[in-house]
Amino acid sequence: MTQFGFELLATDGAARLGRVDTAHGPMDTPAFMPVGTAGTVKAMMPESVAATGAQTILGNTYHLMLRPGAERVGQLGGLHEFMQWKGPILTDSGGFQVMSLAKLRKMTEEGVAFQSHIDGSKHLLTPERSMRIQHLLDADITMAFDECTPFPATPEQAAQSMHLSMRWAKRSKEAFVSRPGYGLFGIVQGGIYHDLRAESACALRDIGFDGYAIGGLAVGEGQDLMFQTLDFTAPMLPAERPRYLMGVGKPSDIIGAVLRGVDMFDCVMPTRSGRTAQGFTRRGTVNLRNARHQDDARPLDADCACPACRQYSRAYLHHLIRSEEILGPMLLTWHNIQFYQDVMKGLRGAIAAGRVHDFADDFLATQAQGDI
Ligand code: PRF
Ligand code: ZN
Repeated sequence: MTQFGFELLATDGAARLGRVDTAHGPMDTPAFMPVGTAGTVKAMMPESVAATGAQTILGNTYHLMLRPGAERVGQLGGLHEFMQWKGPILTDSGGFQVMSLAKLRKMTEEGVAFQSHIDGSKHLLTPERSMRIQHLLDADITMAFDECTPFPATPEQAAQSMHLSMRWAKRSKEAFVSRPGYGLFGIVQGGIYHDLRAESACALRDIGFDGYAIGGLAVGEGQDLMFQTLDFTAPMLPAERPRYLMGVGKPSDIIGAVLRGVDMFDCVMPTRSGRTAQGFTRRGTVNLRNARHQDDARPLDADCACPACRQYSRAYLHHLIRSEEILGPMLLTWHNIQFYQDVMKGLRGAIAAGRVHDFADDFLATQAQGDI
């Protein structure tokens, strides 16, 4: 039986090439995990997601506990079987989504009581309940239950919030049912404060996790402050465990974080922007709703091997968007996920070749070309 584990294969400065092994297969890192919030990567068939090179997808405790219900998914054989995703699944623990989506939230030491954004029904999410739900979903990677400290926060607010997350991390570890091939990640909090991040990293190391996430970033602090925080936080984490920056980000955010030693990422950006007509390309982002594409016979990105680029023109994609045809979001989502996977593959190749800084410089230089 596969043991859950992380192998560090090469480094280039702080950047790392590695592989995570899970019960449902490997994940090469640096990795981008497409978001499949409600048991689907929106507008994509699972086999299409896999065809882009994505190995792991993300699922959400919050959404799935409300609909269709974690016990139901468990009865039906778990989330892999339910949605027909064969690879690893990482599930977020729910607290972050409760705070951004639920109504009438009340946080206590025990957990967070809230009302569903779907039907107003009342629920209580605790570290123990979150671990149980992620177990029922059969997540390969379970996330500890935490509070994402908002930005800005005073040092006192950030400390109080981080301490609560550390007490919840301990309860998460105690409630997690360990099985071969399945891992539990702790989440470092502490806002933008060096001493709080250090205390949080230390507390999590003492509890002991299979991987370490950096939470509480990309919440409005901006790229400079995020990179500064990563500069001191990433080295506080054990080198022999995977590191995951939650909810990040734009391609330039991901590249900057990889240069600072982060291994895993997730973000709604490629999927969400695919549904709002924005396409990522090697030369910058393109809004396909714009009328300047209506007679453009070129592909969205000539260097991309996805179906949207191999078979269709910008003019056709523009037409689909303007006509509100479902195929428009489908093709753009496919392309954007392919683009993100190509960036990750490029990063992995560059780290292996010891030229990740050149890769980053080249990528950012061509992105800066502007209107394309
Ligand atoms: N905690 C959890 N999920 C998250 C975050 C966090 O801090 C973030 C912050 N960017 C995104 N998703 N559990
Ligand atoms: Zn493409």
